[in-house]
Amino acid sequence: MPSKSPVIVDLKFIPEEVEAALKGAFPDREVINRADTIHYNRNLSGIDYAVVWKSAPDLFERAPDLKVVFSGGAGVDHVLTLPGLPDVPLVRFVDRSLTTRMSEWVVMQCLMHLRQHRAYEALAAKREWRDLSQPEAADFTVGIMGMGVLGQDAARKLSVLGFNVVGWSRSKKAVDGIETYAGDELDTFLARTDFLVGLLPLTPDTKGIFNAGLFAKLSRNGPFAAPIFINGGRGGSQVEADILSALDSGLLGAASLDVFEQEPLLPESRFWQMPNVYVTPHVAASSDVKALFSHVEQQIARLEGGLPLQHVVDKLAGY
Ligand code: NDP
Ligand code: OXD
Repeated sequence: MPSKSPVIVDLKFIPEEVEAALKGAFPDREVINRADTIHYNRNLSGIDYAVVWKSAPDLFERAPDLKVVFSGGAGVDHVLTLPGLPDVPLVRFVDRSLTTRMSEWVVMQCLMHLRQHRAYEALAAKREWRDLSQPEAADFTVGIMGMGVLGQDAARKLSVLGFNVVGWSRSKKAVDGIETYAGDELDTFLARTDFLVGLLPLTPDTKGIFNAGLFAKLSRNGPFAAPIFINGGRGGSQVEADILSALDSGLLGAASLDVFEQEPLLPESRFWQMPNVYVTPHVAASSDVKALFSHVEQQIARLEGGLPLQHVVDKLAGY
């Protein structure tokens, strides 16, 4: 029986978490963890599989025989831009834990804005006991741009909490209790949206989509008057200069940003200091490494068992 192909692991995650998750993963094959310096210059020809997240740029040159590339996350922009990407299936990570994490983050941001958390923190810092007039979730419409795996889950959970939820995507979606829009219905969707949530992949079509022109089309009829922008998708989809001016001018009332044009966010960025901005360091839905390896094992088993791979990326569309 031919020996099973090794798996290359090239993940810029927390190294200890990768090490721990590798114990017991891929029991019947060799694992070449490129974070181990002994492997770094190793010849990787003849190897079928690689699991990558922000991998070293020489990966595909060193591993010229890959049959499948697995993204360590749901997004694949970091792989599609790597030099020498081979013409083989690219599989993205779709997983319950990742989806749940993203919905937790989105729900948390919506609730912190709804419940005026920053304003109460500021009052507490002054030891000031005072209540603010409190609208409820049903007074707001959350508009989600990107109604894929993550967008649909967040939409359902926000809806359970009482928010009105609308969604926009490339193709029309049917989601119980959620009004959906597609393609050129964007302006109608925006006119209804008080809290705008970005859960789009970064593609040539979505680059810079969150800009001043788009913010100007958001609803200004909500109880807080100025709309709020929450982005858990990709920083390349937002124009940060426009977000800053919109926050300065009041075109936007507040923001929650997990992703940035340049990561890590520079220490001198104004976003860190702004009282109406929540910043998190691209952790809205970090991949659970154990779950990632188990998903890769399942996909390899499917492939080697003659079944089609799941979650294969449309490279032309970019997601
Ligand atoms: P999916 O591929 O399941 O969904 C993407 C959604 O975006 C789809 O609804 C798709 O429309 C829509 N879309 C794509 N391009 C366009 C466009 N040009 N116009 C309108 N809609 C568009 O992805 P996921 O939901 O799994 O993930 C979304 C993104 O979230 C990832 O690509 C990644 O960048 C980001 N992410 C961020 C994380 C973080 O920690 N901050 C963690 C995980 C993911 P359609 O349904 O019609 O195809
Ligand atoms: C992802 C991410 O795409 O963590 O999974 O950003």
